[in-house]
Amino acid sequence: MPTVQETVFRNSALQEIEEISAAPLALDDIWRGIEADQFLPHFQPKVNLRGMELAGVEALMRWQHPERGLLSPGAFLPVIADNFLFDELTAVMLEKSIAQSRRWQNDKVNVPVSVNLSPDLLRDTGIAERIEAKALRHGLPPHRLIIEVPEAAIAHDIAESLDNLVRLRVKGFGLAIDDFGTGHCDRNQLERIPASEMKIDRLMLAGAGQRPALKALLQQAIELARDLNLNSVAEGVESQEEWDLVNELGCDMAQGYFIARPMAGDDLLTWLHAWTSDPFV
Ligand code: G
Ligand code: MN
Repeated sequence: MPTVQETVFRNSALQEIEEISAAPLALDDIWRGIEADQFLPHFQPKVNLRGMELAGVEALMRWQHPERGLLSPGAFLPVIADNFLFDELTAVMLEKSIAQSRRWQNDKVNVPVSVNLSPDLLRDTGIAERIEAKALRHGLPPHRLIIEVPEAAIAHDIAESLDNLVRLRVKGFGLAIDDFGTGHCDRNQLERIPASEMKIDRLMLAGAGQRPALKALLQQAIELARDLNLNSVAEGVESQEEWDLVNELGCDMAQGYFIARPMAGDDLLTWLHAWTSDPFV
C-alpha cells in the first residue's frame, strides 16, 4: 500500500503530466506544423449502397504532431480563429489530396476525391481558377475532384458564394452540399446551387430507425436530393441497421465507420482489396 504522501505525490505528478499533454495548442504551434509539413489528409471511403463498390473518398485533415501523435481536427480547429490559417490548411489539403488521387490513378483506382472548402475561400474570387490550376498541374481531370461546402455556409453567404460555385461546376468539378440538415437552406436556395451531390448529416440518421418522425425527415432529404438531381450520400453510417435504413429509403451512397474509418492514403488499396472480397469484415 502506498502511503498517503506517496499517493498525493503520485497524483500530483500525474496531474502535471495531464496538464502538459492537455496544454492548449497555440496558433504559433499550428504555423510551425504547417512549415514542418505535418498536416496531411486521411481518406474515408464512400460506397454505392446498391452495388457496394467504392464511389469516392473524402479527405479529412490530420496533424502528424511530433509529440502528441496523429491529431484530428477537433484537437486543433478550435484554435484556428484565424481564417487565413484555415485557408492555408485547405490549400495543403487540396494539394496533397490531388497528388494522392493522381497516385491512385496509377493503381487503377479512379474515384473522385472530395475536399472540404473553408468558409472564407467560398467567397474568395479566384478560388475556382486556383483549384483548376492545381488539378491541371497534377493532370487530374476535374470530375475527379469534388468540392464540399457546408449547407450552413451556403445559406449564410449565397449571394457572395454563388459565383464561385457556378465557376467550379462550369469547369467540371463536382460540388457537394455538406452536412445537409444542419444549415437551413430553403428549397429556392438549393435550386440555385449547381451542386452534384448532397451529403446528409449524421444528425438526420441517428435515431431515425427508432423514431418515425425522424425517419420521415430523412426520407424527405433523400427525396429532395433526387428531385434536385443530386447524388445523395448518407454520412456517418455506423451500423448494419443504419445501412439498411438508408438503402431502403433510396439513398445512393453511404460513408461512415460501418464501412471504414478514415485512413492514410497508402492504406486505401489494402482496404479496397479486403472490401471487394469481403465487405463488412
Ligand atoms: O463535416 P464533414 O461531414 O466533412 O465531417 C465528417 C466528419 O465525420 C469527420 O470528422 C469524420 O471523422 C466523422 N465521421 C466519419 N464517419 C463517421 C461515423 O460513422 N460516425 C461519426 N459519429 N462520425 C463520423
Ligand atoms: Mn465533408
